[in-house]
Amino acid sequence: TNKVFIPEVFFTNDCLTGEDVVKSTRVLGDLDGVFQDKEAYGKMNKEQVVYHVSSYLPVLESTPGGLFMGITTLYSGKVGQEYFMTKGHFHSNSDRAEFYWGVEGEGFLILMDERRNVWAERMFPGSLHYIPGKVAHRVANTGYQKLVFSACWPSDAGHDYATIADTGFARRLVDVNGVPTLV
Ligand code: PAN
Ligand code: ZN
Repeated sequence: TNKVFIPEVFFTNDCLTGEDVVKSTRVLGDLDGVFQDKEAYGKMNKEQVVYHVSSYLPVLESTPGGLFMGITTLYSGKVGQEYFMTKGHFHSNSDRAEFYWGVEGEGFLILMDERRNVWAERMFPGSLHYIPGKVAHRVANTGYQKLVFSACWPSDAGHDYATIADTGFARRLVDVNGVPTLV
């Protein structure tokens, strides 16, 4: 089935755009440097959509005490043997935590603490994941269909992509003979 979870919104957004929902798309070309296999990446169509995020923003970005909610749709695919995944980030206000929960499809939430210890939690419809502060997070789609998950995070968390862009995650989730494996 192709059920997509679209919330019915009961808030009036006070953000500058006046939009209840802010939608963003990451194509393969936006993920330069993210995947290990540069040769495989180089041969792929950079217009291919890897994921969409719909963000529900009842307050302005960086408001203390508020919450944001987002729904990410991550498509199935691989670059070489590495599964399609989100960029991943720490929060700019590094101690801010977050919930992720699985809605559709299957994959893994990959987590890394500040000492660069990496672990993964299986995501599936109904899975619930608490991401503590100071833990970087990204999601990989290991299935054959799209992976949909939701997230809730503090409105003053912010996104630090630079640290991951510079130093990456210490381990990657790759297909080893058909089995998702952290290497
Ligand atoms: C999520 C992520 C979303 C996309 O809403 O922002 O899944 O992943 P990247 O931001 O790493 O590209 C979240 O973690 N917000 O804090
Ligand atoms: Zn986050």
